[in-house]
Amino acid sequence: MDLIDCRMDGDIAVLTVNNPPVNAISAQMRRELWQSAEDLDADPDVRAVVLTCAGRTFIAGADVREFGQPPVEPHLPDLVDRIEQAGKPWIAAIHGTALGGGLEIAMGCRFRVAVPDARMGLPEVNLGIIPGASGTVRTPRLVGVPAAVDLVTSGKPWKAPQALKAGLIDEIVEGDLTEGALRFARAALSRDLPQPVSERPIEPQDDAFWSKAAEKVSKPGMQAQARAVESLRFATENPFPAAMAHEREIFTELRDSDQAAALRHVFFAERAAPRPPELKGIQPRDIGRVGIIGGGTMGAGIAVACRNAGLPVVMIERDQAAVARGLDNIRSILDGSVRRGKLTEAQLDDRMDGVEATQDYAALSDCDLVIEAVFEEIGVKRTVFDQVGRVCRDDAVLATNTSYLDPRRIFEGVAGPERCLGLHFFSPAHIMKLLEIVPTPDTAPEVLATAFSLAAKLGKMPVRAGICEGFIGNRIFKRYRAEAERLLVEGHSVEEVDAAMRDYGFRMGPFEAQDLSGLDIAFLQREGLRAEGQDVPDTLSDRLVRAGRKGQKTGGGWYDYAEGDRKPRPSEETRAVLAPHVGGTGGLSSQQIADRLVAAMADEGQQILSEGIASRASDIDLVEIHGYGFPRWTGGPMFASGVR
Ligand code: 3H9
Repeated sequence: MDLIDCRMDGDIAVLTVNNPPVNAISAQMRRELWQSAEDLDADPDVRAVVLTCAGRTFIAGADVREFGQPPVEPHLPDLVDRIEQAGKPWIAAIHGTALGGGLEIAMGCRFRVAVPDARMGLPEVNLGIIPGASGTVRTPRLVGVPAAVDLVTSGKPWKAPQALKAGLIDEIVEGDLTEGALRFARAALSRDLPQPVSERPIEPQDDAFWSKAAEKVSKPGMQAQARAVESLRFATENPFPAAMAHEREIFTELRDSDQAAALRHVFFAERAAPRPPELKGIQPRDIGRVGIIGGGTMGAGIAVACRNAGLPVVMIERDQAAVARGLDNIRSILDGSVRRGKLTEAQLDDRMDGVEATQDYAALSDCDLVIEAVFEEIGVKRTVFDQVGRVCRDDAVLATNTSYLDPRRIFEGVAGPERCLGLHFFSPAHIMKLLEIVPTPDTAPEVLATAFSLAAKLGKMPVRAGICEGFIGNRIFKRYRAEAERLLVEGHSVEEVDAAMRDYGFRMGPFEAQDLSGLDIAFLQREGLRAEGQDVPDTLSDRLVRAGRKGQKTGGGWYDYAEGDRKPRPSEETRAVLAPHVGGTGGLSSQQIADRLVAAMADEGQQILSEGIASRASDIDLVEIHGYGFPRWTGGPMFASGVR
């Protein structure tokens, strides 16, 4: 056998699966496991079987790459049944993660033991499917219905202690896992075996329970969660074989659905983006201490992101008052985390202890990385790097957090251009996952690799972007805004356009989103270009800003806002400001409006691709999903528009 090794330890067989990187279940693995069950059943010297895995994890699920291909026997549900019906008890010995089909195989075993930091879950809904090898049928029999509903519909894995408490595993093994599993097996053989999971009784739930469970997942993009609830309910109210057939039917239907295809696309996109092939084998530099210039919203957010990742931070501001404000900004973000129960007071103190705040640039002398996050104005940024360049070590990486300026111009005159690059964080920087990494033609590969390794440390989704105004994200956003304004000119209302994008799956429409972030930022950028003599025609939003409507912060932008209330209300004043400039008859349906806007984004994405600003269409999808709220289950604008 190629993927499975079998050795004997006395009268117990130890099967070790070895299918790197994550022991995903391929057709070959199913065949080999089936054959192992046959062989071990036939061997009179074997009394029990320990199933363990080589490498970093237990079986992490079915091989997602095989989902597009015709299914091959033995099917996974049959394999799980085969293991459960084996003449000798199987004991799953879990380390790393037992996920999806991996956990389903473990539930087919008579026992499950795990190391203390193992995690187990059924993440299928994240791929737009439901578990397809008894996850919705065996789980409620093992841990009870409410816990099963949680495990299946959340897609979030449980840690070993929670799994033990719920009955998903039988024991936590300290020390060597295989030794512990063998000990467990020997002890188990001296007692009566428990019933196989498929034969255990199930405690039914009433209609109210199921209505609540269904209601919780009746949201756009939660097709799989909704079907999972349906499958779980059927499984609790019907005999095991009927429940298995029903689960399989839903699994197969969903596997071939658009949402599942889109979510698979995002799954692989998220694994490709952090590892650009050109950086293969290039060693990143170590990042110990991070300097951050600027303690405003962005700088403070970046500081918190670094502190949450355990990196000590030096924050530079221009005078003592600004230093104090910067520290307050950091503390207030952390206070928010404490209020939401994400951080303890002790952790907050620890985070603050790791922040040095000063106006003295000399404090940057021992930083490995300096991130500038000051006002988006080229002169200001250049002055900062002039000072940074004088005090930093020659090998320190220098990064500018700019959202649309050309990093080459920002770094002009800085000694060592090979250590410089752009890092575009998204606000709030401690929460938003996207990080656009913008190398200049001078950036050294190891500096670029360092930026990717920083992203991994901070838990960010890095996407490499080339240099153009707005890079990938803001360039597409600009086009999106322009197309949304065109729809207004054609006679659609602000509310209609926003509602169409909410229906499509955005949390907010383009106009609500602008009101939240402020209309003046893009306005000032355009004013800057006009001041340089460029011919930049007025947008509708420019007209609103000129009328004093900058968004929520001024009580009105595209919408009106009551004092202390973020609820957008249709605005007569906006209508009056726009009236001379709009005039069409509208008439597009909500779907047609959304299609127009998504097509505009994809078209801009095509241009970005053809100019080499993005390396792959899937990177553009990630930028939109992680930076701009594009609904994940559509796969992003490029995927949704058929651009691969
Ligand atoms: C399922 O099981 C359905 C069943 O209910 C029923 C079937 C009938 N398949 O994430 P990483 C690759 S659905 C294929 O960077 P980490 C991944 O692409 C499945 N490949 O590592 C990458 O490849 P490359 C339910 C997979 O240590 C490499 O492994 N299971 C799969 O940060 C490393 O991945 C899941 O949804 C897969 N299932 O995290 C689990 N999984 O190196 C999904 C990973 O070429 N996986 N790869 O780019 C995960 O959550 C994480 O990968 C895991 C490791 C936590 C396991």
